[in-house]
Amino acid sequence: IKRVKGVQIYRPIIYGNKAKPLGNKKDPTSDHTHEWTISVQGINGADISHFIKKVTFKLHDTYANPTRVCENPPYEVTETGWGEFEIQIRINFVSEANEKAQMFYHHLKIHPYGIEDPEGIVSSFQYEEVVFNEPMEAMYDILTSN
Ligand code: SLL
Repeated sequence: IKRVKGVQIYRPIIYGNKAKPLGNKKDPTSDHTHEWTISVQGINGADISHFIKKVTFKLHDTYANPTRVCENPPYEVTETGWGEFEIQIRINFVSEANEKAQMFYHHLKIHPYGIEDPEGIVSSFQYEEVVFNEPMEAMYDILTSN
């Protein structure tokens, strides 16, 4: 249970959403107009599961079971809906990290205003770097061998 002094390790992630209009897949009895996917990913498909234990997405309360937990990659939730709202993303790290969870907040974007796409496809992602400051020795080994 020792930390590696004077060392910081950064691991990039991206989080955000894609969305597209349901078009002729729209159910006329429902007010849902779009399908969207919120996700947390490594860069260009890089594995992030060696340092992530789980990702919890907290959706708007209009959704049934708004707390969605992903224990394995892909860390993503696909849903349909009609509106934009803020999604809370909680990342829990593997137990070796001995780190608190980190929270990120993403404004789900489904309307293409300001984005020129004739199909109405939206993509809204943020780049982040998770910082492990003076990581535990076991965590240092995990991070540097992956
Ligand atoms: C708004 N503040 O008023 C936002 C709330 C909620 C979005 C948007 C569907 C939920 C469901 C859905 O799109 N909720 O029918 O399951 O614009």
